Amino acid sequence: MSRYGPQFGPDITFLGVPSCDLDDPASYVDAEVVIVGAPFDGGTSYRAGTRFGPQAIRMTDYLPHDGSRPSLALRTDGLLDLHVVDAGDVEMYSGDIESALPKLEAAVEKLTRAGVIPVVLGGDHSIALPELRALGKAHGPLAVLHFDSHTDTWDTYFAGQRHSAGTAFRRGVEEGWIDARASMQIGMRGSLFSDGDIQQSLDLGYEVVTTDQMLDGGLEALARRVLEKLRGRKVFLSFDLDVVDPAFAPGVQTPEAGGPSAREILRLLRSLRGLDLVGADVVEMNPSYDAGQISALLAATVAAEILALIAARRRDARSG
Ligand SMILES: [Mn+2]
Repeated sequence: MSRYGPQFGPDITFLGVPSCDLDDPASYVDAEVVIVGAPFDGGTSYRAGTRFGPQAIRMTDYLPHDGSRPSLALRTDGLLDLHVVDAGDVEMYSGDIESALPKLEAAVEKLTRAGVIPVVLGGDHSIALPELRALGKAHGPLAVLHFDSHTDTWDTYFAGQRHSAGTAFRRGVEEGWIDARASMQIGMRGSLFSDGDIQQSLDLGYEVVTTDQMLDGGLEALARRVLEKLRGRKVFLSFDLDVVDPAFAPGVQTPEAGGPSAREILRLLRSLRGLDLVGADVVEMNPSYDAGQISALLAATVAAEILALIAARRRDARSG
């Protein structure tokens, strides 16, 4: 039993939370959330480098590591009101997707068995499928809240490759882990791969909200819609950083021009108090294309806000 730690770089933890060891359940049995890194880019079709994503996200922090991280918007503290520990990374070989993804699945399964919520730092979006498998086994078909500029519901890539950053949200439906009728995909826009990008998601049963619909219809109305549809369900939140405009998140695999700003996406996220999150990830962080840590800062902020959302729901439940 020994902690693997981060795959690259020094052994630091997200926001300085205590570390734990995936092989030692006693080290996280009292936790409510466990941070896990998925340093993987073997499902990448375009700009490789998300294997360094977890490292970049953990490195982007300047506040004192004093176990407190208050959220102005949610009036809660993602570290004080919630017991969070960091398991380090899962060892994932980007040269072999078939062996790498099951390793993450096994890690997430350990955590769900211990009753904790995994928050995974990616890694390209192929890592969502092993998360869905582990969470689906524990909780049944999940309601998915998927932020992304792409639907990721393609069948195959590169002449028959079924596992990639662009196929997890089709595989998840096919394998029965996603209840698509209870799920939403938010932020889609061009460049489209083909005319059918949106339709293929609708055909699977997803509700799709394009970037234009999100911004033209208003963020408050969209937040209401998300809460109305997903409240009462076990929710997996998957946040692909490329949902945001490349001006605010250049460090991604596949940037798409013309997206919401960092402020707009954070405003939406912070409006989602009440969701029963059983798992979450922040994916597609690629520091090789970042500038001034813009993207890493946003990814770390999104992860911290996810902690604040979980803390807020638990606090609301405690106070009735
Ligand atoms: Mn994606």
